[in-house]
Amino acid sequence: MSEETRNTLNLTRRGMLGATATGAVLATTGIGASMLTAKPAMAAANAHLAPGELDEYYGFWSSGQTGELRILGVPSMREFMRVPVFNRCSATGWGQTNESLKVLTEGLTEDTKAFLAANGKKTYDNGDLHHPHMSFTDGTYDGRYLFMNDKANTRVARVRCDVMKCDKIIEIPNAHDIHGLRPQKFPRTGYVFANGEHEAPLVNDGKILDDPSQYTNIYTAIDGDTMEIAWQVMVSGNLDNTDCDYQGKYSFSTSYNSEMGMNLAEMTENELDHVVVFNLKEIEAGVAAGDYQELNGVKVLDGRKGSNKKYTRYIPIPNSPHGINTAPDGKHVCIAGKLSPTVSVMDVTKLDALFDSDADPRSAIVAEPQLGLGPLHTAYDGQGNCFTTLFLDSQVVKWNLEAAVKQYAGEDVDPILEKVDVHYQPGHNSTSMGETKEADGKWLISMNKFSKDRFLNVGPLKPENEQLIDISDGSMNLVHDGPTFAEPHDSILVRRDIVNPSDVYDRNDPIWADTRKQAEADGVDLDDWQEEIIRDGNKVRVYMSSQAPTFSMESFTVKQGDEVTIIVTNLDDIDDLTHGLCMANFGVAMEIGPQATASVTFVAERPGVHWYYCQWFCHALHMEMRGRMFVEPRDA
Ligand code: K7E
Ligand code: CUA
Repeated sequence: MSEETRNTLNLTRRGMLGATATGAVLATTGIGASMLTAKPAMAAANAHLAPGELDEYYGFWSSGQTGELRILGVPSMREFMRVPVFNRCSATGWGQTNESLKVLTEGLTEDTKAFLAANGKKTYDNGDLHHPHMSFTDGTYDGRYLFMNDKANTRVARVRCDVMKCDKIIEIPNAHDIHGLRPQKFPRTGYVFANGEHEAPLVNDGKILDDPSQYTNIYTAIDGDTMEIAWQVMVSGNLDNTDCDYQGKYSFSTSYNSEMGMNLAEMTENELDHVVVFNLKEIEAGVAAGDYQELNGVKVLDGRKGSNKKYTRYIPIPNSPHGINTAPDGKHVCIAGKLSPTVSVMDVTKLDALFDSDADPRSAIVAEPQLGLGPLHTAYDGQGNCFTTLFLDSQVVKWNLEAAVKQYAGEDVDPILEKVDVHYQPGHNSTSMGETKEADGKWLISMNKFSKDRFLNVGPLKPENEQLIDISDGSMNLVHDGPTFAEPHDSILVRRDIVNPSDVYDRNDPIWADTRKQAEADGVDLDDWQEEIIRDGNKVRVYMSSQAPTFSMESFTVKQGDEVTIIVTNLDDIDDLTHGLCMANFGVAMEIGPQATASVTFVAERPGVHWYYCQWFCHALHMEMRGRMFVEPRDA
């Protein structure tokens, strides 16, 4: 093929060298460029996987107000799994099984439990999950956990990567509406940093109401291993997003509304807001020295502007900064200006001076390129280039970090390399391994808030649109539109060799440790075939096992008004052999994975014959996998 033809076809190197039989055939048969559509169609060959082919990357996605975690494959953009976290899930019984209710309730404060009880609830049913991030060891993902925030009800959750289930949820006391979240990169996670977005009185018991001068904001460090709160720091201004360095010395948060305004005009008055820098060693020393107040069981230090100045520094940044992303070079941090067309670049090696010699906070800023309108978040290719979303321009801009530093120092260089249109209004973006020191520069996802006309119309509520951009050949080629339901804010793309989930559960999994303890007390061996009914006053525990295509019990009998707990152990140990138990007309349903135990409790207030059935298609005789619960009337 001539150089000219190649250019016309705009074949990428990957397209030429990859398994693109079509491309090769077209090239050798001399079909003209006019017969091929434009560049996206050719580039799409890279992103398209044939049926049965596996993706290179796991994508872990938030779902915003849906409250769950999603797992996608990249580059195919196929959705593999939805992991319920802050939501209620009909398929898995999340929010209904005793095992999930334990996770959903044990980390709530007493105050919240009382509030929920007054509303007839055990836990919240909604959440607003913005930021899913994996645990790190030595600056890169380690495949242990995923951590995520709930802005709606001020919680932080952890998902175990070995089974892809949520195992811990904690409410963050003193803070309000957890937004930004990032795990410590070095030496390991370690801390999980979480931002309280909205300010309120520190003791929020109603004594102070409309007096914003007494409101404060809270930055929280959680121990990612124990999911206990290590410490909190009071700060000035609303906290938005957070990240940390690759040295284990500092973390930092963007903060809009440094004015502490209560309405839009007040909140956007200043030209400069700030980034708060947290000195981790000083904070730890402060905790050790007892320089804190204890509030709701948490050690709270004072890092507000004008406080003792050991713990924090405030770096002025134009204007209402939003995203903050540390570059894989371990040195630079990009802070997106949102209302300013600039991204401010902070150099972490200059942070020591802010604390040691009280240097001008702005001395840590080493570049501030003008990139376009509405910069929100920045991702990296690991080769010195940055990709920043421009919300108002509906574009992603690629720019060179070193060039931006030179320009700031007065050299006549333009850091901007390329802009690509995205559809429409991007928020976060993410690159393959881009928030680790192993950023590999292959793929970029742009998470766009609007899809408008890109898909068939489904009514007034439209999907969002996530676009896949091939960045592997040095340019940006848009290759795929991915419609998605409300509302992924953020995602991470993790190399597949890092994530190794199990196919079946370990029989000793801690998920059902409480149930196992109860079974032992009842003299029931959970690991063996079970057909046991234990009556304990009006509490009845029904132990049954499942093995395709039967439940161990064809029927069992209880009395109207009994509190019935059904405990099902799936003795099948073959991969992909999940059973379910649905008690029809009782609003009861759950998933039981291979080798798992799950349990659900309800009051049998309906006399009569009630069928339970397996609700997970498991066998040719799946429809036959059922049984009857007889409920004797109370006065019989
Ligand atoms: Cu949507 Cu990360 Cu909550 Cu920006 S945040 S867009
Ligand atoms: Cu078991 Cu369907």
